[in-house]
Amino acid sequence: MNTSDNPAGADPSALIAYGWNERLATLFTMFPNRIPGRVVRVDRIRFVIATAHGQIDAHTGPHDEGSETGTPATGDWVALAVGPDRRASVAAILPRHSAIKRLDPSVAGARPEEQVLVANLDLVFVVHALDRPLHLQRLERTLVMAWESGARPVLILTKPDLVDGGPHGHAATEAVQAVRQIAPGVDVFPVSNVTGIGLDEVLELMSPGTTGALIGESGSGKSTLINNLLDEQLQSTGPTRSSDGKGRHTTTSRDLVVIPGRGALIDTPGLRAIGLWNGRDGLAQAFPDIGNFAADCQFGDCSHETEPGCAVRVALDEGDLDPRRLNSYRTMEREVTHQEHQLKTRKSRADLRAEGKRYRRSRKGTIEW
Ligand SMILES: Nc1nc2c(ncn2[C@@H]2O[C@H](COP(=O)(O)OP(=O)(O)OP(=O)(O)O)[C@@H](O)[C@H]2O)c(=O)[nH]1
Ligand SMILES: [Mg+2]
Ligand SMILES: [Zn+2]
Repeated sequence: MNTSDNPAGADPSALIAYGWNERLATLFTMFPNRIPGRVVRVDRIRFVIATAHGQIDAHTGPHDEGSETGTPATGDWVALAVGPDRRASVAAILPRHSAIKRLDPSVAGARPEEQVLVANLDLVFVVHALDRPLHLQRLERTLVMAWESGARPVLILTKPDLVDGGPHGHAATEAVQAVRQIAPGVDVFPVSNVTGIGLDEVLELMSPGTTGALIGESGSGKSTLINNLLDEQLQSTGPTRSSDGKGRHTTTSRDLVVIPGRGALIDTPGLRAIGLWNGRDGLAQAFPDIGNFAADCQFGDCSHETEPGCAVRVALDEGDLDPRRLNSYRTMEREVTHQEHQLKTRKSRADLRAEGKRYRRSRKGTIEW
């Protein structure tokens, strides 16, 4: 990296295409003498950072005070330090305004940890391909994670050209309607990477300075969509298996690309499973219909099982609420409650340990109470 004599001197406005703005400039004043940048790729432990000097590789180091904790994620704004060996390291992660998080699949359930998939988004494009069955529960779960991020979810149904009758046929229209039913408050529309239908709608949602992330199963066409919007084959794409139409996990890293004049998009590897991280707010936002019914239950803490005056069960009986959807909600609600409990007990154990330590140190006379 050519940082000349004054590493912090480059004009960060070169980062405007990546979303640099006044808010970030203000946040960045917490980290004087560092270099601002945005993480554009995370490939296991390798980080590629866009800076005013161009893209550079960095490793991560101890974080400055005021940093977010943990490892940087694609989309993070960071403060870089350059060592005497001229190697760059991430010295701080700027506070995130939104982030897609899930339960880290690499740790055991007894010790839940968060995994930040992507950070600082305005839009989450949930991508599902119509050449495979609609798995409504999975979509609902993905929407909970998307809402929980703090960004706005949008649902894109790709490959409408492959269903009977094509993008304007009966099957495609029915699929869009079925998905709209389970996604209150979310824009749902078909996008064909072959005919180009829907591409303009995606572009219209994006504006300079905004960031969107594409998430969804492998083979759903996330990378192809980015290439189409770029009009360039930047992201690798791969054929799906002919036997079941499933993808082959072509994308292996989370990559941020700038769509000229439209902001940035983050491509992600196909999602295999989602364990929710937190999710209480995301659940409420993804299931406003159930929340509305529940508001009319006689008891504020109604479990909608056997209590009298339960408006949710009335909605079920009258066919206003699909039992499948209530089930899906209940499963996730239990998961979120269980995790909240796990995190609370873990915290209190940690508190106890800290108290024990303080007590022992006080007996040795090293600390004052
Ligand atoms: N017919 C049709 N094929 C599509 C469409 N979108 C993508 N494809 C094809 O679907 C296959 C998978 O596309 P990718 O873009 O690699 O899918 P992905 O979601 O990035 O997959 P991963 O990187 O594995 O998560 C490729 O062969 C694409 O050409 C579409 O709208 N219509
Ligand atoms: Mg891909
Ligand atoms: Zn109830």
